[in-house]
Amino acid sequence: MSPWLDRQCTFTLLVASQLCFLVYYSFGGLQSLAAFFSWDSEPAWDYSRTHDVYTNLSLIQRAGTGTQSLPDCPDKSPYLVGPLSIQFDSVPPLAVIQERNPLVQEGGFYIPPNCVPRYRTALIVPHRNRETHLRHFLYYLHPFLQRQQLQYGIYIIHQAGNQTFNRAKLLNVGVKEALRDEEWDCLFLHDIDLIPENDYNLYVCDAGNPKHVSIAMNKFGYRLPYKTYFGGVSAVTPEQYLQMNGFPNEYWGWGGEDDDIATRLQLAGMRISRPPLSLGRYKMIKHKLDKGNEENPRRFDLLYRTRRSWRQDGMNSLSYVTLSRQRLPLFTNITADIGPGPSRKSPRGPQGGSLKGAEAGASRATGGT
Ligand code: BGN
Repeated sequence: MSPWLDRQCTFTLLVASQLCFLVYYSFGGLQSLAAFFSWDSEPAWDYSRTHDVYTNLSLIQRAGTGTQSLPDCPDKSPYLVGPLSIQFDSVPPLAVIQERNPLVQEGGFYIPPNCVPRYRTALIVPHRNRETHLRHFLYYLHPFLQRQQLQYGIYIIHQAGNQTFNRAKLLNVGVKEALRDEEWDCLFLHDIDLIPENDYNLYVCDAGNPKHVSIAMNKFGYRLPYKTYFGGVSAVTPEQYLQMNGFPNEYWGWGGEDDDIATRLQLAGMRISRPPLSLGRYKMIKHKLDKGNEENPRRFDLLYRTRRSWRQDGMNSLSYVTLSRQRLPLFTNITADIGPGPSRKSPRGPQGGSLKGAEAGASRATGGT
């Protein structure tokens, strides 16, 4: 080849490759290329175009009272809309939430009225002194879950008393209590201040592995803050939960318990599964640091010991007293005395005198499920 022709070829190749890049980026990069060849990749959601969270809800009607059996719910719910409009400026009253969710039954339970659901999911939500968060949570989550055609229940697990908050232990209590009601297929362990932004983020479990769901929060710029992060919202089957011996009971105060959970699920032979980044999006309700949930200074020591402690500390060592269990119109409210915390441990057990004479009707629960 003559040097002139050689130069021509190189130049043409250069221009062609530049052109390719230009076209590639102007059409949205890898995502749209994948969509073009219909690879199963993340659809590109447009979060600037959102829908009211109550869209389509009125289309869900009770089936006739005839004896005909209901069809199975379809693989993909026809009611889903994608990105949702979420704002926390005004707090909806409980009566309004109730009115807008007429098919929700006492205790916060729901069964699709017009088809047989494919999944039964329990939401377990630790709680203390977050009444406005609770109202936002119920306002957004009820219609979100109904549009997914799930059978579901919402359990709010209230920590009694003023001792340091213990999120992971409350989750253990919630799982144990929820499984008394129903053979749930999936347990969603949910912070009360996180609201999902897209209803294609299905509240079902991954059959193989525990799923970390809140992977893109506005608080962290819609990215994972670090690779093994497992905080916020996660989903496990009851089997996966027991395989990792539930969650640790010894983390009093803020931080570390989610990292412990991420470690223990790996020690139990599983790994973290995650939805696509564009789906696992959450808005966090802004709030000040909670009184009674200060940083846990022991968390570094505890995390150091997870490998040795996970088989002894968890669901099989859980001990608490149920002070009340009420089926309210929009949720099941469970109040538990989970003990006095690390510095004031009493030999008398979980109530340890921290709450004067555990209320009448309180029931004690210990040990594994
Ligand atoms: C981490 C916390 C998590 C928390 C995330 C996000 C710890 C343990 C330190 C060894 N972990 O730093 O609990 O969910 O930040 O806020 O503090």
